[in-house]
Amino acid sequence: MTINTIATTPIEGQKPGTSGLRKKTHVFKQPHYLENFIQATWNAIGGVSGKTLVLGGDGRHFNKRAAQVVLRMAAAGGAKRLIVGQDALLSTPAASNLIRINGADGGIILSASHNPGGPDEDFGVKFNTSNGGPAPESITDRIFSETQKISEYSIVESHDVDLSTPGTTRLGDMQIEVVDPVAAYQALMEKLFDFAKIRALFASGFRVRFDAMHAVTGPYATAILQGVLGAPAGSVVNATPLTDFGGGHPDPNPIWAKDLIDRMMADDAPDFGAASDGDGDRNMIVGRGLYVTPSDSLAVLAANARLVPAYASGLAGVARSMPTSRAVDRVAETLGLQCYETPTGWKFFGNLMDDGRVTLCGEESAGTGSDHVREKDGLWAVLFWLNILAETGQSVQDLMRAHWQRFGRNFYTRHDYEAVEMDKANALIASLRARLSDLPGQTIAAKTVTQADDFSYHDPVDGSTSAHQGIRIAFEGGARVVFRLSGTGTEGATLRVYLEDVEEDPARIFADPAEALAGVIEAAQQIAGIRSHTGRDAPDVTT
Ligand code: VG1
Ligand code: CO
Repeated sequence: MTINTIATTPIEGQKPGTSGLRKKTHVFKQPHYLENFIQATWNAIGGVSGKTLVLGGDGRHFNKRAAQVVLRMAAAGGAKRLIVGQDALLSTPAASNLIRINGADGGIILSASHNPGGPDEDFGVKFNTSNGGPAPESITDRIFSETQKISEYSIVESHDVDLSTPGTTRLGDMQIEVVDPVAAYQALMEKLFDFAKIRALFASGFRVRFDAMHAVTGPYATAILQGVLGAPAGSVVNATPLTDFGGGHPDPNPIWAKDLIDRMMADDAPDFGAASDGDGDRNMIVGRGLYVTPSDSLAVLAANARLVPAYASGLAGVARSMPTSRAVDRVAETLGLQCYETPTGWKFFGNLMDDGRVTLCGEESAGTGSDHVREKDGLWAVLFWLNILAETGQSVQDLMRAHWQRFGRNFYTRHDYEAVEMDKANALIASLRARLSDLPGQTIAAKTVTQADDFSYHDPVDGSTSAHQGIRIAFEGGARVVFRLSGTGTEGATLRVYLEDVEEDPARIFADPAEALAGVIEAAQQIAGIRSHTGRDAPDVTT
């Protein structure tokens, strides 16, 4: 086996964002681009000599090629063992699980998640650590600094490794195990949930529609929902992973999964609808005639966790990302659970779970998960819901209504302004930041500001601080708006405006969310001057 050492120079902009490094695919295809980043990752973790790593991706364009590069660079670095999903496929939660059950030192996930895929769209690389979770900022910072001083990388010369069939092979001294991407994940789900109950639910005629959005969850959902649990053929749609996700964004929200929303709002809608994203870590839950916001979904799972075998003895605590609505806080308060507020991005939940402080976590962006892995997990959330519905015999609508009646309701929406010019978006945030101390006490669009700050997180486990995680503005009566810029986009800036208002009056609890939120939307517009800063009249995506 020949190891080639290739001279290279630093490439600008290889700073991992909210979830790994994401760039246009053609950027990743430039000479040395991927190699530099992988070598920087190896350098940042003290090399891979003697280590075991997991490798897989969401199947998007360039996934297979990139996997071969990672294999050859792992072999060059002296890795002992690589566990690779068949055809280089692994959902993000399945990769997390494989890292954990194999005691691996980490893993590489080739994915840009909910971003579109294809030659002209996006590609990404994430590094996960030995707990199965996304690398914390201390490591991503180190990777970035390695990318800035890299001078060479090592790669072995070899033909492509055949990843098309499960089995064991070698690349030089490195053992490669090609595994069925679904098997271990399926076994884990069977341990967590009451499959017999869910099977009985389907046998009773309960209808489900799971939209895999032509992304990686297709094989998982087909095997588990249709194969093991007996949902009728055709319950899982768009189930074959495509390299361009059929041309759409594999993002489970009411815009990109509109087809599912439309079907769930129809008279002959199935009982339960769900969708997942490119790499299978997000979920969208829809009942017949009712879209469940991800923030509400987290609260419902927390409130009903004891109905599910894995959580029957209760939750250690819960956590949500800062912009996520405080619906789960109400549940935590009622149930006497500790509730943590973290910055956006799953990497911030890892320490809390490893330390045994929380069992359940969630984000408003359709991510929910628990300590069964260290990633958010789309299909897990769907099974969690199905288990609860099977146990209670309630419809999604009835369950949600009962939930709001018991806990009160947090109306919630997020407005995204995409591909805004970077300096305009930065100017909007800077102007907000400059006014933070003046805002409290001011009344804007009939809403009085009680508090305004730039969220800074102090990790209670490792003591680290992450500053500038979003501008929060709270109003009298409990409404709140959060402004932050996305860390996953690849074009200009995406401004995210998170809007929330609370309702405890049972008479108004079933109001139309758009009406309930009109006041805080107007206040947000006036405070930030979104129109004047960005020139945009309306958001591109509303979730
Ligand atoms: C977005 C979401 C965030 C999520 C992240 C990765 O980040 O807001 O909640 O953790 O994507 O999810 P940002 O910085 O664009 O707001 V995934 O499924 O794209 O890995
Ligand atoms: Co994802």
